[in-house]
Formats: sequence, C-alpha cells, structure tokens
Amino acid sequence: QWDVVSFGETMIRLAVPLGERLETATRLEVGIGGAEANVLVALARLGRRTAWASVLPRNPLGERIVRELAWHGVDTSWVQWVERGRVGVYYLDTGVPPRPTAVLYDRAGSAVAQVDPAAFPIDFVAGGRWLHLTGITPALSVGCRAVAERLMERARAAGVPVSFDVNYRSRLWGPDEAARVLEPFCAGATVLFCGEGDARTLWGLEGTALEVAERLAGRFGAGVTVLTLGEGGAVAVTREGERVTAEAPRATVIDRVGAGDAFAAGFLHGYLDGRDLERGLRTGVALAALKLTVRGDLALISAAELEAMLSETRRTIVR
Ligand code: KDG
Repeated sequence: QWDVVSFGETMIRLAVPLGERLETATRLEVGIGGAEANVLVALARLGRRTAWASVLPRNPLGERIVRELAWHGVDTSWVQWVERGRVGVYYLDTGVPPRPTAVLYDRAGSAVAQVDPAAFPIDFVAGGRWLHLTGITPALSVGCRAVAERLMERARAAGVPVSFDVNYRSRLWGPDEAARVLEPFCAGATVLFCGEGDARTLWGLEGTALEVAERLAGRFGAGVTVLTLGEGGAVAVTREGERVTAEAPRATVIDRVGAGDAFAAGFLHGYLDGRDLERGLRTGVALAALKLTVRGDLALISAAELEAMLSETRRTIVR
C-alpha cells in the first residue's frame, strides 16, 4: 500500500529570520520539521506513497503538523491522538558563514516521547514496501525506543526492508549511550545511512572516508552501508564488496537543515524499484543539493527538478 513508512517525532520549527539572532528577534518563522517526516515529505513530493506514524496531542499545533504533512501527500492516518500532552518545538538560528547554525530544543516530554509502546499499533509496517527509522527516535524516551525496536522486528518478520539513519544528536544524549543503544538498529538495517562525523564520534572509526565506510559495513553487516560526507558527497559499500562514490553537486546554501534527510529520501527513491546502488547514490546527492536551496526542513522538490538535476550530474559517480 505504501512505498515507505516511518515513525518519529515532528516538531514545530521556529526559525529566526535570516541574519537575526534568537535573543533579539521579534518574529519567528513557523514551520514543521522532524527527520523521519522530512524524508517522507521529500518522497511524497516525488510521487511516492508514504505514511507517517507518531503520537500528537489534539491541539492546534498537533493539527498543524498533520495538516501540513497531509498537504504534501503523506498519509497520517496512523497518528495516535491524545487529549493531553505537548508538541515538541525547536528553535533554529540559521548560520550565515562563518557563524554556524544553532538549534535549541524544547521537546522534553512531548506526546510522542510519552508513547505507551504496548498500546501503539505497529501493524501498519506490514503494509509498507520499506520502513525508514532514525537514531533520533530511540534518543527521545524508553517508550520511543521500544516502539522503534518493535517496528524493526515486525518489519523483519514481514520481510519489509529497513533503512536506518544514525542521525546522532548530541543535544539529546552522549556518544557512549548513543553508540550502545543504536548498535542493534544498525545491525538490523538493510540499508544503513551514517554521517562520516557520527561514525567517527560514536564508534571511533578512523581512516579515509572509504575506510570508515568499510569499517562501518564490517561492524554492522548491513546489505548496503552509506556514509554521507556532506559537501564531499557519499560513499556506499555493499555486503558483496561493491564500492561506489558519488560527488556532491555544487549548490547555493540557503538552509542546511534537512539535507541529510533529503539525501536519504533521494537514495530510497532511486534505489527502491531496481535496487540500483548507483542510481540511489546519484539521486541522494542530487536531492540533498536541491534541498540546500530551499528554506525550511522540507525538500519541496518536484520530480521534474530532480530529473533535470540528474541529467546534469551524470558524472558524479566514481567507481
Ligand atoms: O534532520 C533534520 C532534523 O535535525 C530536524 O528536523 C530536527 O528532527 C529533528 C531533530 O530531532 O533534530
């Protein structure tokens, strides 16, 4: 029924107008964002059928998240509504070089963090062709961790492949705990996405990018291990020993938040049908580059824009 399904937290994003500071800004731009939903929106905009599950309080902020996701084409019928509770919020002060981007979370105790795993329905996973999870969800609470584990088990039992994006968030937990908790998720993934910095920080992996990717692949044994290198592109290693590198196309950077999610969405979009690793990587780096030009968490990129970019970047692949 769905190409890709996911579970996670979507927050209200309050962004400081470009060039202002959070301390003194008098207006904030309201949007929504969350790693998993960002992936699903990007895919939905490219014509994929996606479904997002979570827990939201029945209030105007919860309604806003669902309306916005639904408007972009994401199926939200698996959202569990609760009468009490809160929506997580994050403040974003978009960096202007040389000043880096700063994020401030106000999300502790959100409705989804308080999920009751025993009462959360997970069977929707069996209706998906693919499950995507990230390492943010297990960091939110014991309940979220349990739901993510159950989803992964259910997916594996139903023969649904799983992608897992490590997405280490140092504002949520420390590297030792994150490494320990995320290991079983990495080990259970069909496709493992990991930022180069995260692989070095969490597991102390050393060497060139290709060596780090190989060590990550050796450690967790995912069918495909994709190491993302930011402006350096991405490198993928398969269990069969195939190695593919994709350079990142150049882009004017308006907003970096969500670029990693756009990469994951692009990869899945390119990979899903024919399991073509090269096409997955090329589509990933192209969609991430296009996302950088768009303000907001969401990669609002059309299939036509993506195709145009792909035909311009035929030579991004190096074997
Ligand atoms: O990948 C983008 C996310 O970092 C952003 O949407 C906020 O989900 C978020 C998080 O938990 O950091």
